Amino acid sequence: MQVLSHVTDELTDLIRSATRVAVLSGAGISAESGVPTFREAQTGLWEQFSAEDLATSDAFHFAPALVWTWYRWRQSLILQVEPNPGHTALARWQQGLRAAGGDLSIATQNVDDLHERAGAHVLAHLHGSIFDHRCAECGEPAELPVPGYDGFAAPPEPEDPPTCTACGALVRPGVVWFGEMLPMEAFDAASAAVRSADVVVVAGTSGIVQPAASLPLLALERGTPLIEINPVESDISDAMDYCLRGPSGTMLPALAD
Ligand code: BV8
Ligand code: ZN
Repeated sequence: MQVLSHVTDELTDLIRSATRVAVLSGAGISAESGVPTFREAQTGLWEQFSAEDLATSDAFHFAPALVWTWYRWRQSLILQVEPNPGHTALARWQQGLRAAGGDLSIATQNVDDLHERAGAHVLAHLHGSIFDHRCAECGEPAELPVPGYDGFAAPPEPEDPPTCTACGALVRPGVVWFGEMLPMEAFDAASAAVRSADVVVVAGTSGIVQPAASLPLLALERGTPLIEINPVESDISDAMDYCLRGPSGTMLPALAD
């Protein structure tokens, strides 16, 4: 494993020769846009809880208004921020490869839409999307107006989630909670992309949350080069060939352009 503080000529040559790239992104790629990562402490109303405590069906069952409002407040924050140079570098890289007959596949653990707003196509939202809503009982999708909160202001008082128009049960966020299965189609597509890639880039993930964090390790089956971008060591750094120790908003443009 090489731990690097900048993109070397060796890395540049590797990237230039790759026609099929797989990218696994985590909360860290959205950090420079102002979206807190899961490693950071919660603020305001939720400061006494960890994200992992709130992102569960049990938490929603016992405190639906608290959990629902946390998601609606997070939606507001995401709507108020912009994609950062890391997101836009991936979008440019993907466009360039596709124009040349190759591809760059993005599998993200993130529930925000910043990759899409940067102009990229996302192959797999492994943990769903914060802007999707569905009935907790019958699964009926629910279309809701965007929340009116200020995502940077003091968190609001909890509001009850709406009820399903089809069966009357509570509407829940369309994300994958801890203890819930990932969407198999998304996970299988991401696995296939890693298995067929010339190079795998892991950007902004602590490598803690499974099974998403194990996806890049499928690259080891074929000896596909693995590049990590993270300011600090992660739980999967040991499996990497290259560890670019820096923010993705700097490292991805340096790698991709
Ligand atoms: C499953 C959606 C099984 C919701 C998310 C014990 C009990 C119960 C379960 C488990 C258990 N032990 C293990 C498990 C499995 C569990 C898990 O992995 N737990 C962890 C905590 C140990 N996994 C699950 O429960 C999964 N499901 O296993 O189901 C099953 C099997 C059969 C039948 C039924 C069930 C489901 C996991 C999905 C949970 N949902 N999100 C929401 O968003 O609210 S996960 C959520 O946390 C995020 O989506 C994200 O994936 C994850 C946080 O991880 P990261 O993205 O890596 O972010 P993190 O904050 O951790 O790290 C940020 C990194 O960025 C840091 O390294 C930092 O250094 C870096 N960084 C910071 N700034 C920058 C940067 N990098 C680059 N540039 C920067 N500028
Ligand atoms: Zn319903």
